[in-house]
Order: sequence, then C-alpha cells, then structure tokens
Amino acid sequence: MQLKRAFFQAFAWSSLFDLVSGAPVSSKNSSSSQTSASALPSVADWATWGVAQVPNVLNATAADANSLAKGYRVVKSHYTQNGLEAKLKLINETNIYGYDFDSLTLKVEYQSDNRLNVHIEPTDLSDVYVLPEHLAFKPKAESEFYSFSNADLVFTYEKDPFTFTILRASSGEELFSTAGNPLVFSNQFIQLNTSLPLNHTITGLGESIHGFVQEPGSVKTLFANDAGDPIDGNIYGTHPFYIDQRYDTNTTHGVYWRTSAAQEVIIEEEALTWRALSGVVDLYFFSGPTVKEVISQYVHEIGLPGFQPYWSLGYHQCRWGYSTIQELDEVVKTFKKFEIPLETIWSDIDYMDSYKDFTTDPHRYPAKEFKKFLDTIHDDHQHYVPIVDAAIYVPNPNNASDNYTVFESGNSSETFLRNPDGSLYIGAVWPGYTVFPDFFANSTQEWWTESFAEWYKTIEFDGIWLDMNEVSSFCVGSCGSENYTQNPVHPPFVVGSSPTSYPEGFSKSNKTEYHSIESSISASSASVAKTASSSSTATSTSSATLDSKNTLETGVGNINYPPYAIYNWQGNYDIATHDVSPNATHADGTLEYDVHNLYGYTQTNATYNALLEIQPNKRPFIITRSTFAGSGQWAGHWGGDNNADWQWMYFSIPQALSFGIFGIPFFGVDTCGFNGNSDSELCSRWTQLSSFFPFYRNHNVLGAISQEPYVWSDVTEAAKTSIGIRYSLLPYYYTLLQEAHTTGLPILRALSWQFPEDRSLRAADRQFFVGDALIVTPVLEPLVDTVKGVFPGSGETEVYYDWYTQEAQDFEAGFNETLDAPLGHIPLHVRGGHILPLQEPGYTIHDSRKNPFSLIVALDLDGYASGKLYLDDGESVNITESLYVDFIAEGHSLTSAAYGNFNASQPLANITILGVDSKPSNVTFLGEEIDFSFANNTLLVTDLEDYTTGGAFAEEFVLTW
Ligand code: MIG
Repeated sequence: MQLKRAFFQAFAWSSLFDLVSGAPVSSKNSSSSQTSASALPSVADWATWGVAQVPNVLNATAADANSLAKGYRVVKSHYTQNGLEAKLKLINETNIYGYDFDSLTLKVEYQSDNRLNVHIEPTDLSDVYVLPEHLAFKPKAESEFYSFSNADLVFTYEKDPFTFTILRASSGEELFSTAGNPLVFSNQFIQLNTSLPLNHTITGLGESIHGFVQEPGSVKTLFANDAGDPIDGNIYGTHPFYIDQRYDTNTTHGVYWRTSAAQEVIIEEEALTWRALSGVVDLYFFSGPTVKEVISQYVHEIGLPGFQPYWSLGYHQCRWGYSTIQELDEVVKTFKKFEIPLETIWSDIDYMDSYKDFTTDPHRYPAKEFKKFLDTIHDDHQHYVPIVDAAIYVPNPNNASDNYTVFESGNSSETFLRNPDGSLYIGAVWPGYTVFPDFFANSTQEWWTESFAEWYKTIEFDGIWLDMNEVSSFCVGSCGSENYTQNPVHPPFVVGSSPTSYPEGFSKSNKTEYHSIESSISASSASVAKTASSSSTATSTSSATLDSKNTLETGVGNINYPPYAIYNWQGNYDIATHDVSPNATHADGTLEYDVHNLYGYTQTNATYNALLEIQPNKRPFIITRSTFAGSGQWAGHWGGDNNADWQWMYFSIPQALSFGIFGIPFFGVDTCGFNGNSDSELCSRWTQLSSFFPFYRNHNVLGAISQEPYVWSDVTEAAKTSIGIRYSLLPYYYTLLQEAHTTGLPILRALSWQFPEDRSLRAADRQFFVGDALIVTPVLEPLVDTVKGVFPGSGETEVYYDWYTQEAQDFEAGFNETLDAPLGHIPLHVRGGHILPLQEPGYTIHDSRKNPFSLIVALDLDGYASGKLYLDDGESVNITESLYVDFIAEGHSLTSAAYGNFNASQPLANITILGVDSKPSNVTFLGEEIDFSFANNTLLVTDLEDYTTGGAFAEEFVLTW
C-alpha cells in the first residue's frame, strides 16, 4: 500500500463531495421539494462520516496474524469417493482478530479433471455464516466417484501444522501453497497465505480501478462500496476470483473463494494473503490450462452471462440533469438532426417525483407527455431505460398527503431490512429517509415485481438501470429511526453545482476558453487544496482520538466494528460509512455483515425476474452498479462514477477486461467522463474507444457541461465514423454476445490471452482485441496525433490489416509501432486468419438489421481464414429459430455453411478478401463467373444481391478466385 497515493485519493474523494456541496441548487435542476440542506434537519456529522478506524494495512504496529498464529493440526483423516475429509484441531489459541475456532472440518473434493474444491468450516456451525446454495451457485462434483487418473490438480497436505498445496499433475508445478504459513480461522478473521512465484501475473479480484495486472504492493479490498472510482480503492462490486498466468510453464489457473464476506487480498512479490471477516473457506481451483479455459471454467460455475437483446448493442445516451420530458425529447431529436444513431435514451433520477422509485414528477415529466414521448420513440424503433434506486422513501407518518404506496405495500408485507430490535432500518438516500428492500424476505420478489408491473402500465421502459445498490445509504446506521417524522430531509450535501474541472489537455487545446474561465478554475483548485489540507488534519485528529471500538467479541462477534479493520474506501474507513450498516438484519436473521456483498446481486436477480414476468419472452435488459460472482446471468455493468480525465479513459480498458473475467462481458463506462466537465478532444477520443465496448453509453454528472456527441463538431464527426464502424460490425458483435452467453468467453480480450506465450504482453492494457479478429489501439492522451501499439507475431506468424486501407501492415513482432492517429481516427486492425460478418449500418438496430450483409475475409500468411455468424430474432428468451453460419477460406476459395431455421432474408452485397497474393484471372460465385476488382492485394466483389435474393446465407455458397 502506498500511503501517499492513498492520501491523494482521499483528497480527490473529498473534493468530489465538495463538488456536490455548498452551492445553491439551480432552479433548473432542483425538484420541487429540494432546497439547501442546511435549512432542514439533517443527519449529524458522525452519522455521515462514521467512526475513525485505522485500517490494519496502514497500522505499522498491528499484530501480524501470520507470524503470531499457531495454526491447526490434522487429528483424523480419511479418503472419500472423490477426495478427502479431515478434522483439524487448533494448536494454540491466539485470538488475534477474533476468537479462534477450536475444531475445523476439511473437505477436499475432486470435482472434475480441471476443478478441485477445498472447503474448511468450523465443526460447530452455530456462529458461522455459510453461504447457501440458493444464493450463489456452489460448484458440484461431476460424479459421485472420481477416478483421479485424469486430474490435473492434486491436493497434498502436511499434518502438523496443517498446510496444503495444490499441484498441477502434468508439470508438478505448485499452484497454491500455504506451506510455512498457519491457517487462521476465527469468528471474525480467516486468513490463508499462499506463496507465489517471482514475477507472477495475477489478474482479477474486483472491483477496483487499476492497471490490468495486480502487481506486488496491491491491497485489494473486496467490499461493495459506493465510491466514485478511486484508483485501487474498493468500489461497487465484489469478485473473489483471481487468475494466475504462469509464463515459465505457459499454463494458467484460477482461484475462487466462494464467500460473501468482506475480504482483503494482499499481493506481494512472492505471496498472496487472503483475508475474510466472516464465513468459511470454500476455495475452487480451476486448472485451465489456457487463460480462456480458466475464464470459461469459472464462468460456467458462477453462472453464464445472460443473453443481451440485439438492440443493447446500439448507442446509448444518458445524463444526470435532463430535467424535463421536453429536454429528453429535444435530445432525441437533435441526434436525428445531426444524423448520429441513437438507439436508447436513458433517464437518471431527474424523472422521479422527489426521487421516489416508480414515480414520475407531475410537472417536469407529466405522465401523459411521458407516454407520448415513449410511443414516439418506440414507433421509431428506439428504446428507453430509466434508473431505479435501491432505497425506498419512507413517508412522513404525520402528513397524510405524503403517502407512497410502494412503501406502504412493502411495509405491510414485511419486505424491508430491519434493525436488530425488529424495527425498520431507516437510512437516507436521495428522497430523504429511506428503507431498503430485503431480497431475502419471502414476499419481496412479489412486491418488487408488482411495483415494476404497476409502473410499467404508464412508463413502458425497455430495460432498467439499477443504481445505489451496494447498498448505499448516506448516513451511518438507522439514522432515521428517531426522527423520520421530520421528513423530508435530504443528503447532507446539496447537488447541482457546476464542476469547474476540465481534462488535462484543455488549457492547451482550448486556450481562449480556458483563459476566460481560468479564474473559476483556479478558485476551484484553491478550494480543492483547502479541502485537502483540512481533511488531512481531520484524518490525523480522528486517528489520534480513535476510541477502541474494534474489540473482540464472542459469538458472531463485533459486527459494527470488527477487530480487523479492512481498508474500506470511505470516510474514516468505517464499514458503515455511506452504506447500510453491518447490523441491519434480514428476514431470516442473516446480518448484513455477512452478506453485504450480495445486496446488488440479489436485487439484480429480483429485477430480472420482475422484467421476465412483465414480458415473459423478452430478454431483460439490466445494467447494474453493484455486482457479485454470477451477476452476469442477469445484467451488464457500467464502470461507475469515473472522471472526465484521460486516465479514467485508459482505466476503462483494464476494467472491461476484468469484467470479462468476472463473467460480466456486457460492460462499458461513462463515455466522455462522468465527474467534471469533458472537452471536445477527450470526448472525441473516448467516443471512438467506447464504440468497441460491448456496452456503449455516454453519461454525465448533474451540472457538468453537455457532452452529447452533437455538442462539438469534432465529436460529431468522430462519433459518426466510429458508430458507423460499430454498426457495420453488429453481426460480429452479436455473434460474440451469443458466444459469451454459451461459453462464458469474454467479448473483449487481453493481448495476453490471445498470445499467452509472449511474456512481454503480460500487462498490456492500452490495446485490446474484440473477439479474436479485431485489435483496437486507442489514443489515450491529449494533444497527440500518433499512438504506439504492438502487433504480436507480426511478420513471423501473423499478419494484421488496417481496417481503413485494408492493406496488410508491415509491422514487426515485439516492436512498439507508431501509428497515425489524428483526432477523429481510431486505429483498428483485423488479424489475418479471420472472417468478419458485417451488415450495412442504419439509423437504429432495427433499420440496420434490414440491410444487406457483407463479409471481410482477412487471410493469414497461409491464405487461410475462418469465422462464424449467429443470428436470431434478437430478443426471445426461448429461442425457437436461430441460424449458425460457418465460413472457411482456404486454397483460393471461400465457403459458407449454414444450419438452423432462422430466416435472415437480407441478401449478401459484398465480399472483400484481404491478403490475396496476385490478381486472379477469374472469380466465381455459386459456379458463375462474376466481376471483381483488385487493388493492393484486396479482392472485392460487389452486387451479389441478385444471387442471394432468398437471404445471404440461405444457400451454402462457394466463392473462388
Ligand atoms: O449518488 O443518479 O453512479 O451514474 O448519475 C449519485 C445519480 C447517484 C450514481 C451513479 C450515476 C448517477 C447518479 N448516481
């Protein structure tokens, strides 16, 4: 942990809060009941910031469990039909961060040739939370008896003290070994420590903003948290899974700890320490041996990604601050005016009546006009997705006109989280005092479904955006319990002031504008500096006055202040800051402490079920903020509150690659940046980068200057170019969506997955592949017109073609090439050996799907290429009609073979073949000689429509040259 960096981020974080505080709310953005926070009863300071903790990793004098604990010894063991079972006995009580369990049960299960489970739990389970199977899939043995002969993973152990090692049978290599380190297992602290080889390559472990590889020195906190994308801090989701790519043996394995506990992982030069604050040890090892196999093996076990509807691949526009339905309508019209494709228009919390879920503001978004608007966009084959927050407003019981049926019906069917004494847990979010749906309670699904169904009668949404589901609460504890009759209160800060920050290159690229706003910029940096120094004083004062709340307790332990303080990226590091507190209690008695990381996950599941109920044969489209292992089954994810700065644009790449690992391939970030003002250069580059991400949405914070692609002419042009490329690639993207859904393979792929033998690519995260065929090399910095990129194997085994010129590039393997990249141009290359199915772009996905197909065949150095296409109606859940097409080019001929019953009636227009040695003497299609053109080793045939009137792929075809 780099202390300096941590402090810097604490400043950034508090300055962010500063952005939304202090200034009066502009009338444009305020809702009827919103006013300055100071005028209303609000929550006390402690209830906002929590109680100061010293995170263990920042405490130089903290006890080191690894050197103090004595561990366990094996007292009894026996083999089972697919592994081993043993009793472990505590050697000596040390009770460092919790009360040690005296007796443990170890179960080792060989589940398949490539999967092994190590499960350790206290023999007496009375004070332990064991994650039930109905909440998160528990990988199962493939058969009752395991033959062991083909196992690639082997479990070995030492008895006294107990340590264990996982070996790879084929190489004898140690993949995971606790040798030399005691197992620590207490009621509030579990620790495993494995050795790692020097120069290891660890990826995964989310969610946080970081470079792709988790380098030594990283502390990863796994605790769902509403924090605006601090570098290395814990943010919205939790993914207790890592991949260990070994270059010496060219093999890769993965490790998953199936737990919902708060965790911390510390990565060092030669070790990885994994800590959890509750639960049991339930480790799964996946043997790969390739990275892609590891990902696929893991994702199969946590739940394959849901199949997104075809239209989800279109361009999405969103912002916080579309304050009226007229404004929303204007945005849609302006897109059309500028001929920029718009598939989906989104609403942030602006549409709500005083921020209450399932309502619309009667003045700014009157239901009648809202409906008219939705009818129009639906007629135009466009889509609408509104935000839904997790918290539910609690009306003032003393004010009869303050009624809110969503609360009343939820409350009467007991669907909300409670305090330990059984009263409602009342926190605070945008609407004021709020309660939180308890997705463990029996009646919650029905109430949640009903709330959506009822609302759908007036607002015909096409998908749902789930926010604030970490679950976020602006105060510590049940702060509203005593005073919720004083509602409405609002967040302890006021929203809506205009950011005065701009991206790094702005002062140079926008000299005139910069000079005219310079004074406000320097004023804002002065205020940031002030916040910084005051918060540093605050930090030291509070740690000096820190009371010793983090004490040991027996039973379930000290829930609110666990003895081991994790490095939680929030004010005072308190785990109750800015989210529902650990002692909030679920209907079945489960404490939020044990399942905090599952809140968004269970809510996403319930939302998926609700949408299916409303439209049983339409694939639910959900984007959710908080995710857990398996959330991909129901939703995609966006990268949260990033900043309109160049580095956050870069971070979107490793974040996307990581979410591919986590089984959530449908990922994208707030294009052009959320916090702060964007500018035309950043927005142009970002719009082009995001056009290659599965989820492509522009989103902006309240108060920031507009950043729709029509705002700056440079961006308009850049957007048209790259949206055009994306839409022409839709059949390729849709095929990748289907592949992700059926195999778990990510859509965006790291260079190190595509070329696993090349160590120089281990951390490459400024470029990425889309599927296997395309490599994107975006500009990630201001004021440049070139970009560097690597093209693995080039000139040796590989050839890459420039997308725009279609010419084979004279690149050199292992060399950092400099590519031309003037503003508005994003370098894109096709890797030889692949065939891309394309379709002529239209304004919407619906229009695009009506246009003719075409193919790009990029031959490899041996004149070979292959590719595939998947098609269906794009929205059914139960798919009864589908089409699979395989393409192969070799020996101067291209064949297509289709099977399936989906009728893709659009004809084939063109075929382009890249890398043809010399001009052919003739070209035939379906046996007939046809016209062609040839230049720069590219063969182009056009006007194939007449031959394919029954549909491009209805008949198998052969093209020869
Ligand atoms: O506390 O709904 O990440 O995308 O614009 C802020 C307002 C709440 C956080 C989301 C962001 C959204 C914002 N929300």
